[in-house]
Amino acid sequence: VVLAVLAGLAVAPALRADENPRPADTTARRIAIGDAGWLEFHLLLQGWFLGSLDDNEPYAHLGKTRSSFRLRRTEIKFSGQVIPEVSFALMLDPAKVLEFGSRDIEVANQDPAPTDASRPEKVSVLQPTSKVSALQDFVITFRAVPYASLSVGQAKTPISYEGFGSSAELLFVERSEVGRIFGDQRDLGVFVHYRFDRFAYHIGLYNGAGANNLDTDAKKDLAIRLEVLPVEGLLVALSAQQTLSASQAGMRTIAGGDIRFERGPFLSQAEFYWSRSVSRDAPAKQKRPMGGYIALAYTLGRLGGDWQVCGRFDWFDPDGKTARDDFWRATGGVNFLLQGHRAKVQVNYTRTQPTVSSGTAASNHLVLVNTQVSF
Ligand SMILES: [Ca+2]
Ligand SMILES: [Ca+2]
Repeated sequence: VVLAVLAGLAVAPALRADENPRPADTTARRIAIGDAGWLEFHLLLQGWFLGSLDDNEPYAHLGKTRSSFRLRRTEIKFSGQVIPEVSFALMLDPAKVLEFGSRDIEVANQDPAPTDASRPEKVSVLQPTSKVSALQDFVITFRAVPYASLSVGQAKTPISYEGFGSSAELLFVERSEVGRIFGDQRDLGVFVHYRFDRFAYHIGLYNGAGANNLDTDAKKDLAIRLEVLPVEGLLVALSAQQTLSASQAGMRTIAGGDIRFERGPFLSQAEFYWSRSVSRDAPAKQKRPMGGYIALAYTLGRLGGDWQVCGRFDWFDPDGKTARDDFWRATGGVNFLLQGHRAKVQVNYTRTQPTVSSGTAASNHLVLVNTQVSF
């Protein structure tokens, strides 16, 4: 190990000599396809380490195991253009699919009946421990109409800056609660979108049943995101999602906004989102989660790469109708960006606590490390 480290140090100056490689020629990065098209290949690899000081680790639900290495993302993306008016993107993430695990399932309709009715017989069966489809994005885009690109397929809904934004460019190892619970959700549908210099819009109609699912009802969800960039470095956005339905049953609403300001070494961003979902079977049963965060980051300088320090304060209430279940989460981090988000190491410490000392939320202390390559 020592020899390997020494060898690494010896090679490091040689690597640094190539700190600012000339930007690759776009055409060289593209492969010709079809008669007039091109294809690009992209990759995002994120290797994590989670180390919790208690049994309440919130992201991988490690419980008593407390620590684990984890392949968080292995996003393999093919994107390109078949003809100038029609482009496409396909993204797969095999790391989303984990091996099946053994689970004890209670036996129904046991014959003869169990001697103790409160303790039915159980069988051990293999069950999925994660999502079972690796398919993430499937997008076909038509650019026949100026300023209105039309896409169909499966992609992220346009909710939350962090959620809708690239997983490769996150300031912290994991997204905020609103960013990962309301945002970073994929769905199937059709959407019209365009990005001007100082304005962007995204209007979509989705199944509302999540990724890799057929719709479970005839109702569709309308989702909208509007972004304005009034001055250099400032982004202000509103996003919302609403099930189009005359009846309350199964209806979901998400609404909120986000703001981001970046100038020189300084970056700040904040979001607040609220949601309401009504049970399909019992319309009186509703859940009203909401939350927000504020995050600050400062790039200290360059030493082998950019060194950035960042902090975030999160607040999340899983249900507005349930008292004392809300919590806050403070995260402090250091990012070592060897070359922006292409090669970076992020180290975070997060502390989660119930907002009130008698609250029901689980408290947690966690160390998270992300090692990333993306292009
Ligand atoms: Ca639906
Ligand atoms: Ca609450």
